[in-house]
Amino acid sequence: MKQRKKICVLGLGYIGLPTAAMFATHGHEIIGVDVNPEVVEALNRGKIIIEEPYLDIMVQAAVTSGNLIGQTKPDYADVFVIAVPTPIKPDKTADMSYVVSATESIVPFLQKDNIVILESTSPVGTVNELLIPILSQSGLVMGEELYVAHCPERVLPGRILIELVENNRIIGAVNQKSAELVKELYKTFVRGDIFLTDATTAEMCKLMENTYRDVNIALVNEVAIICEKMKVNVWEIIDLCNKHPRVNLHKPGPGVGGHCLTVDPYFIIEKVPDLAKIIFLSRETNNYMPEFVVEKITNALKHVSEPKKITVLGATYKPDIDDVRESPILKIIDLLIKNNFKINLYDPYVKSHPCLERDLYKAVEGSDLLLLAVNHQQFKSLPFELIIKQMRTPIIFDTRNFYDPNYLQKIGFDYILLGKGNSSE
Ligand code: SAJ
Repeated sequence: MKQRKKICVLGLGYIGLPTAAMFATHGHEIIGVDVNPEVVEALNRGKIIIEEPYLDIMVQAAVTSGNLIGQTKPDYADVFVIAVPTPIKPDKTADMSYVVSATESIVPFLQKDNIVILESTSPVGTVNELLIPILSQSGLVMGEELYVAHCPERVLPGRILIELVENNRIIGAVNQKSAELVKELYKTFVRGDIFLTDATTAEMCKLMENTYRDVNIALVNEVAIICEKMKVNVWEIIDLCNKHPRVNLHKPGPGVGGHCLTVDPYFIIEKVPDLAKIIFLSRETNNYMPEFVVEKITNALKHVSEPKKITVLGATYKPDIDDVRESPILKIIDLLIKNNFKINLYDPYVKSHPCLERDLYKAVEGSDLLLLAVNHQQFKSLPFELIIKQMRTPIIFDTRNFYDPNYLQKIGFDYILLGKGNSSE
């Protein structure tokens, strides 16, 4: 196998673009393909239109070196990496149309000894039942003339460039030869261990990783609700439980967002709805959290006169990123508006939202409640002593256990913590 490969990466989103830049800065020749001309045009100027630490620098370096170019159509290459979205349809089944069209688009360019890698998170059976039939249209023999594998991405947004290198990877291939070739390729930049298996096992592993996290979070969200009833503090309980060597409880919060945990469990549920009971219930539990938050707000402000105004701090699906996909905070805002609350959203990362107010002091003016919805690092040390002067009712509702209650109470706030029973309720 020659060292420098020509690699066509299909899909230049949160996974495809960093992967393309990583291969390019490690000496490979990369064609980044995206159906969105805006993305391609930005790439060819060395720019990115998504937020991810250091990705801009890496993409610029890759483009400047001449190793990375953008195109709206695929081309002949040694390797094809498919990293397109696999969203969920309204009926909660996987929308595989992007995977299908990306795979179909490479068929005319496939040649003997090419490698095709699916990185997109996909329902079990995708490689064997969806990919292989399309790739077979090339006339090439799978595993002998065309090497095929599923190599699911596992990186955490906000830490993508670190995790692409450091995380262990699973390669699930159609045969041993395919697995070995793909492993050799990823070894270009992966410093974690690389484990080889079959494609179906790799598909299920990826879905299980995010399902494990979703179920764990659902458990602590349920316990948070229970703790409020029992008038104890869930955060202290989790902290103490996690001192046990075999306990790793995650954190409760206002719901689960992002494109992974809110989607991947359904890829299991769609195949075996009667069997995936805990998985389904966990989704329901996490989906309920925005309603729970709104109920608590309604209760906290029941004696406040209309119009009741709320300042929401943060709307992204998790801290220090700009991504609002499936964010439970958007659901909270919608529910609050439906219940007649006036909303100002303050989030320096969010590009646009009808409630967005860029000026913090305007956002809190006349407010009856500050809702700490996302624990962005820059929200840690807000000027609370000035903020409180702008508010009509000084209530702060911390859904993340982010603030020091003693300080906030000392300066005059009524502090509410999600998952902590208040003895006055
Ligand atoms: N969340 C909690 N409590 C926690 C942890 C997270 O409520 O203790 C919430 C977050 O607020 C967020 C949601 O869960 O709304 C998802 O965030 P996340 O940090 O768990 O994960 P993602 O969606 O950004 O990335 C996950 C990661 N999967 C795992 O950690 C098992 C990442 O490694 C995957 O590559 C990614 O999904 C993916 O693309 O599948």
